[in-house]
Amino acid sequence: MMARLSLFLGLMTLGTTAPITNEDPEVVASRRITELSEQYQQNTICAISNSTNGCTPQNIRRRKAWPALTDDEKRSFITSLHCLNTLPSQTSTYHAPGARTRYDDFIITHIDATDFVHASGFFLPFHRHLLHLFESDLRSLCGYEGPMPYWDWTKSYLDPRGAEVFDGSDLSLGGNGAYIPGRKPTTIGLPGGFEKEIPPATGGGCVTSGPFAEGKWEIRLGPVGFEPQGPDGGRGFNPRCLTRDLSAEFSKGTRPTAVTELMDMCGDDLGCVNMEMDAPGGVPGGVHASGHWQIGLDALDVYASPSDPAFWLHHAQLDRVWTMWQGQDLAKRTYQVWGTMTAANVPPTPNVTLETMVDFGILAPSKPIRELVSPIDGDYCYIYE
Ligand SMILES: [Cu+2]
Repeated sequence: MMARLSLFLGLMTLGTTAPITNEDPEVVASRRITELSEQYQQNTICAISNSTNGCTPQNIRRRKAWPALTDDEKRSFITSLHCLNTLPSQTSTYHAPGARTRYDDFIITHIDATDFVHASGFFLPFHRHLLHLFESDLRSLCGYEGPMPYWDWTKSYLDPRGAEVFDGSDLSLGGNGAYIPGRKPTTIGLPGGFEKEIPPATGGGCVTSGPFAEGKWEIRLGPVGFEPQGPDGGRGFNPRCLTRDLSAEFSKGTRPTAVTELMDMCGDDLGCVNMEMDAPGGVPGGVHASGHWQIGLDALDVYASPSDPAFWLHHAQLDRVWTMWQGQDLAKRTYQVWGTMTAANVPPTPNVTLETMVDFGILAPSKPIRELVSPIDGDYCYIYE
């Protein structure tokens, strides 16, 4: 009996082509992301060890996941966001009558650029530099000295209410919005003329706790991307609280396998990476949109979404995915461009090249894409831990 059983088990093993595992594919994917991240870090450090451009393993800035910041760093990051939302705006009242603060200058620049910098060849480079300019202001105008944080949404894909960044404590970016029963779905306009209906989730009102709760964080611009639009097309003065509606449905879109799929299936093809991240099937979506949609409300507004400070941590994570993909093969993947100059190519425009200029409004001089693709050259010297 024993002999027959072990023969049977032996045959079963022989007949198996793939290892049988009950392991959650998301857990497997998380481990794969760690591997990819380590490979990228190794390649990056190796590249700057041999370079003479001033970016060295000693002085490179290390961007960290929000939970990896010390309490002091978190406090200081939060304080500097408030500082930027207090300093005077440089935008002319003619251009945006509602802009009051330096923080608003970033929102207006994003509003102005939206129809060109989403689902297009500008998407990744534009947001990389916008984030860099924002970081530079936090440091030079508001004295921030800590690392730029990112929100690793693959870690909280089951429910964003479990993310430390949204735990509502004094050391978070605030919690959920107050629950409002019976809300109607929000129909958002997406660049390229698309629309998407976002059903109500777990919040819906003003953020109730943490440093960005009602009474502590005022937003003024927008809405632009959904009704009712703010005055002057969302550029007028519309002071109000920050709203959120955390969604455990849309957070599935930022599951670990969403990242490993694009990292492992796209090869050296930046077009594939871009489409998967930002516009699967040509329609705005992917991990980019899923990040916005799982936060909800003010973060749903494709135009004015930087109103929610989580915008910066979400876009740092998107930049991290791009950077990690580049970092698997720096020689082949750094100086690549893809895509046209308009969202979903509506209206049709030519492809961008490395020489195509990217506009940053009143924030900074325009830059060719060539200067925005390498995180370890020119203005940039940073690595994601
Ligand atoms: Cu954007």
